[in-house]
Amino acid sequence: MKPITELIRERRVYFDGGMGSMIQALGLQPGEEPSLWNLEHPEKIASIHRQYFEAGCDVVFTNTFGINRTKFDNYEELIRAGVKIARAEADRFEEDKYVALDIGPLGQLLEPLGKLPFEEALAIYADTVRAAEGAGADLIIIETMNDAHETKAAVLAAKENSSLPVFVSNVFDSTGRMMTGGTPGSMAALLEGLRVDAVGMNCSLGPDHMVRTVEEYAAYTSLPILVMPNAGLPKVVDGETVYSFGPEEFSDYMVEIAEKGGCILGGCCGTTPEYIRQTIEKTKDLPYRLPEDKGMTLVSSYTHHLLIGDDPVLIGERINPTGKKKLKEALRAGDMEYILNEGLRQADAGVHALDVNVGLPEIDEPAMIYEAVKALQAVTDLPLQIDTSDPEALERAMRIYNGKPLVNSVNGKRAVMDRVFPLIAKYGGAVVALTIGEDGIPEDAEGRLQIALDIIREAEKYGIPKKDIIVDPLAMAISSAQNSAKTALEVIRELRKRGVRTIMGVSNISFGLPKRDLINSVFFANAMNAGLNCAIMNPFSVNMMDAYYAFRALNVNDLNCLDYIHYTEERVEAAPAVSPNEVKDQKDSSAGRPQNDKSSDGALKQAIISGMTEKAVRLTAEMLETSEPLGVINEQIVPALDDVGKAFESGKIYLPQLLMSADAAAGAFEKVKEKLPDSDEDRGRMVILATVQGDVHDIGKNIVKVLLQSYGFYVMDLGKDVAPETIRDAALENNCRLVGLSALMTTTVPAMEETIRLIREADPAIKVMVGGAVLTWEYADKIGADGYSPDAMGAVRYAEEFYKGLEAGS
Ligand code: B1M
Repeated sequence: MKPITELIRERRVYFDGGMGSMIQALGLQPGEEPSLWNLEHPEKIASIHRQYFEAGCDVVFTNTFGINRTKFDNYEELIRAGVKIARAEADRFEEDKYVALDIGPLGQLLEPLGKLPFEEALAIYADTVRAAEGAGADLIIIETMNDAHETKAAVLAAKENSSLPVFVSNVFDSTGRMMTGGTPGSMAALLEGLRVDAVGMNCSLGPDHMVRTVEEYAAYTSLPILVMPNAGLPKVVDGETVYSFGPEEFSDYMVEIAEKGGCILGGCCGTTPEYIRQTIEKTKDLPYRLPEDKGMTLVSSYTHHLLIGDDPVLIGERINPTGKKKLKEALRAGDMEYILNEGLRQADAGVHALDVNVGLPEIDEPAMIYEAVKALQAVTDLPLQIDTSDPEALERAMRIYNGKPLVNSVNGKRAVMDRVFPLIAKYGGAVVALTIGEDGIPEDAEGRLQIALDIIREAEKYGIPKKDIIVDPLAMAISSAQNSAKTALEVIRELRKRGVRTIMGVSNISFGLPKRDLINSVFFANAMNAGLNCAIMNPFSVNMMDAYYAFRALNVNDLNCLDYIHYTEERVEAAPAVSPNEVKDQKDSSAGRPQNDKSSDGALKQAIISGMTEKAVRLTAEMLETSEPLGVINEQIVPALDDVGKAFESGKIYLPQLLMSADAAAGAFEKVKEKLPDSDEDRGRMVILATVQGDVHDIGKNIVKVLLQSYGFYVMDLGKDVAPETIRDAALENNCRLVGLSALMTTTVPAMEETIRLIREADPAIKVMVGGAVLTWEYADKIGADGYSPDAMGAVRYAEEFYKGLEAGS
């Protein structure tokens, strides 16, 4: 049988459609687990595969999407059964028919957003892959993934435990982003680096929404693009589930998708064999071409890609202990907060990536760089440059990194290339190649050029393309070797002619001279003029930033000089994080966080906005020495969350940042709680509190709870996402006279209304007060609430009035 990877090179390939909706149509009962059908109804699963093959599919997916060891004790048996059923059906056909081992998301958020460690996720996926070993799959499809880090864990697990081709499919929403912020560009960078065999998208919102995402993917990837939309959103009509697109409309969109670059077509939820049959009929004779190699040097973070091309990229050099006493002390003390601050300050100053070097002889570098990368990528979405000469440290950092990193560095020495290139080949990365050979650094440009070209040739043996090698011509101090600057610039010019990207640490050139900044910035301008693609530099140097913005304006990298004008207005205090190549993309991401509040009063607010929990807790403790607990809540914690909420709403930050800020706010609030007065709770003055069903926002509700407690009320906290019946029953069982409900989303106000309705029905004498950002007096009235307060103190006042009235009446 022809390998699937070969078939894709020849013609458009067809995947199957929705498995879950087909199983439902065959009688799956509500609450019944479709995965168990591999053992209980193998003939029904087989019949689904057969129908898809008969419709013309080349590949069917095993019924294993939801199976892993966290969900089923007998996962191995279920997986093997699933693969064998599909294999047997594929083998009935004379033509080549393929079986894809289907792997889906684990349903848990990875650290730091959730509790699942990256390596544990990887180990779960590894067990899934091993369970299918030898059962008859021809490829692995990792699908419906909405988080970059989890996708990386699954791909590494597949690659480390199997030699089958790996195809990856992510879910992008109507804004073209994954749940945790990833874009087609960032996923193209990550997945090409990990050397998967095809990339693309499935499910989401229907085929119409995918047309644009396919185009975007096609702009970045050189891999075959797979597209498997669902049939739109389902509705229940007369007891039947109906999807918004029928087979005809669906397949019309698939024609457009094929024309935009879809190489592998299939369907997701709601698409039956008829959808696929019509898709095949309409697209099989359309011209077919694979995406050409874009030759782009891309690195990425979890939210965006960074193109290293004609527009210079700035890499912040400040997280490097060389010559930095305070950073050395912080590293020895394991003070991560210092490192994060350095990262965030450089992000604010406008760099596009951060160099991370934590090497000191007296510390455990592999452990430290692992922690530093993990911590930095939790608070900033800038791509990182992993800077170490320790191979163990390099591998640990590359493995946990959530994207395709820059790697600093390799050089022309055989032993170093032997160590570094296998890691780049496995994890992906664009690597800085220092022009150092076995005999050191050649004095002349010709010698350095030769080393660069040798490194590129050697990298190719590992399958690492020229585009992923960024050469550093090495700028030595002109105080000791005066030709050094000219030599470095010559190497840059020569490499540019050969289409090789370049990078340089520009600050070394002035070592030993007065007014170093002056020399550095002039050299930097000359280097950009010679074609330098990236500079590792100090973004706090006004001269350097002046040179950068002025160069871009002069070189027409900055259309209509807008960035330059903006920069000169704001100067360094608030230099915008302007992307060199993807102005919009970058502005939306790294510049997305609400502006830094530089006043000391704003430090806590900023720590919450940045998602730095430890710092937020420490600053809260400090503030509480001079401020009232309620002041800290109202002036720092709540405004910070408001700013974060606005940035989230306008698409400037994504769910991970929102979660990190929420964590920091919760940490700060725990500290405030310690300062609120203890009070004897009076069970006679009971309040039941809950965030309503469907809503997980509980920070505000928790504040209300603590204030009520500190005013002597006995609070029964039912938690968040609480069903209306549960709240009603708790009130009745505890003979509670006052219930407080919180809701923060427009979509959960109906659940609040329903809760009030149930309570009224059960006992009209129970009063309900409501609150939460989304509510107003009008809204509260409309849904039948007795009381409303826009803040926690108002909730206390209402409760006091209510019980006073009750006591007076009794
Ligand atoms: Co989300 N979230 N969030 N979120 N989140 C909002 C609410 C949102 C407005 C952000 C935005 O888009 N601008 C938006 C809702 C849009 C809408 O419906 N109009 C939103 C969204 C969309 C979402 C998700 C859907 C995102 C996603 O997954 N794509 C998701 C929803 C999950 C779900 O609930 N099913 C989601 C998730 C999250 C996190 C988990 C990341 C986190 C919550 C963590 C947690 O609570 N444990 C979170 C956060 C932190 C927010 C924002 C940024 C802040 C909320 C907050 O804690 N504010 C929020 C934006 C915003 O509100 N500015 C946002 C501070 C808190 C002290 O205020 O709760 O209003 P608040 O409480 C105040 C008063 O309202 C009052 O007193 C408190 C103190 O003064 N009060 C009461 C509250 N309850 C009261 C009850 C009373 C009386 C007064 O009587 C009983």
